[in-house]
Amino acid sequence: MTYAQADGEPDLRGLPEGFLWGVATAAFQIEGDRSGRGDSIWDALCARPGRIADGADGDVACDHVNRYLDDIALMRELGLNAYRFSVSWPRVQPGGTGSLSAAGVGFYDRLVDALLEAGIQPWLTLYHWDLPIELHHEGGWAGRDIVDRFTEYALGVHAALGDRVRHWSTINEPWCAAWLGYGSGYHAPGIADRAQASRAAHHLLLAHGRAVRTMRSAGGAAGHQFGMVLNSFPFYPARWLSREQAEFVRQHTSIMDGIQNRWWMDAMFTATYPEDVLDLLGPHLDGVVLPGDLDEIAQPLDYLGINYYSDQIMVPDPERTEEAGCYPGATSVRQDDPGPDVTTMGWAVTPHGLHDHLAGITKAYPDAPPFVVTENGAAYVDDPDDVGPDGCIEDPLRVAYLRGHVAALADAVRGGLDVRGYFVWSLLDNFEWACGFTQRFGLVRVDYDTLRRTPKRSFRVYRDLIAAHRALTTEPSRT
Ligand code: IFM
Repeated sequence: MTYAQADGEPDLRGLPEGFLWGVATAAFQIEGDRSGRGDSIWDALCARPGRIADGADGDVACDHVNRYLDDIALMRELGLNAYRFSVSWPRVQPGGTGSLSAAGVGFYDRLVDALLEAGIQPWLTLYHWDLPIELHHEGGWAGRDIVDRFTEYALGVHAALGDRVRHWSTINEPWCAAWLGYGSGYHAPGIADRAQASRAAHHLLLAHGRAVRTMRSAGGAAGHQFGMVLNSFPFYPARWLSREQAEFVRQHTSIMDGIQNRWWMDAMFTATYPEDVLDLLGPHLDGVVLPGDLDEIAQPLDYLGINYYSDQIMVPDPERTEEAGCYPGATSVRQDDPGPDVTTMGWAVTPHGLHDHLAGITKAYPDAPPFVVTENGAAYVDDPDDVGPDGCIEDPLRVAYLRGHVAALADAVRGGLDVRGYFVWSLLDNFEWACGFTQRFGLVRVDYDTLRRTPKRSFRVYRDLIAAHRALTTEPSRT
């Protein structure tokens, strides 16, 4: 399938006027400046030798707290109409309980005001993985108390910013928080224990549902919209497999799909958990999933955020008997070699999968709310010395990735799927969790010695694409 026009530009026809063009970031990955901020589980993981690829931490990161106005100027140059960011829980509520810190909230107050002044809608995420360390010591996401702690925090932020922020995402990628945080231990808090991961997977959903219910009933500015953000992708058998092999892969990856996708969507959209996952994890959930929980989880939502980077193309591997901590129950399969078209994260470039996946979700969950692609982007090695005549760093692979995915998205919309917006991950190169600063996802390069920001070619391409879409939707039709 080809999505691009003859000049390589994506065909943007069909994307409606007012479509959201944004970039996404997360607090721990860019903010830096720990003054007044409490510690989080990520500060603790960074302090453990050998846990972060380059030994980095989030103490300075991109120093966004002190440079947010420069960063908003970059967003303005892009012509964005939306910016997705997360609030640092330990910055606004150090320790994770009690009244909010005036200084912590003050930063987000200024950020939101400056965004609105620039004509950019703030899309706020309440939790992007930086749990206050004190709450971890009380059981973290594996304990039920976290549900009320999160709701209290959410309500506090909502009371402080809800007069100006209309878009509220509760949790970013709960699969990562549960299964990388407590299942494989690759992410903070660095625990490898299936029972705790299973409980965390339930409490993250319950916290989401309770926070949405409570914020919604608290009122605030009219037209508040609430959503959840999933990292969601399909598992496909490699195309070159025989029919039998493909069937084998389908059977053996079904539980991965259950843990990655169906667990969250079944709960939110049908108030049930998938039976195959319950069969596997049920023993860890006795006394954890209580009567009424699923109904509380299944709050009506205004949008579903999908963070899409790549499909998982799988092949049989009957020798593989060991289960990955983050995919219990899955054996005998492995990811196919992604081939040459791959990012430095090792993720295959599969733009058509974005369209197919959104279509699959729409079919499986007819009552799901409209989509927003809340993250999409690619890490590559950029050469800071390869600079074009206009001063941009050349990043042709990221340009191709961006064009391909926007084209797939526009095709999805033309095909009738309800997608309201698209956010590139990310505005800036930033702290990529366990990979530290070794992976660069930014449209803008950050020199970590000087903190200087330099736009890459993809920045200009995204800017031009947004402008082209505006021209298309605001110019009177000539036909
Ligand atoms: O950097 C992360 C982000 O925090 C969550 N989604 C995926 C991105 C790239 O790995």
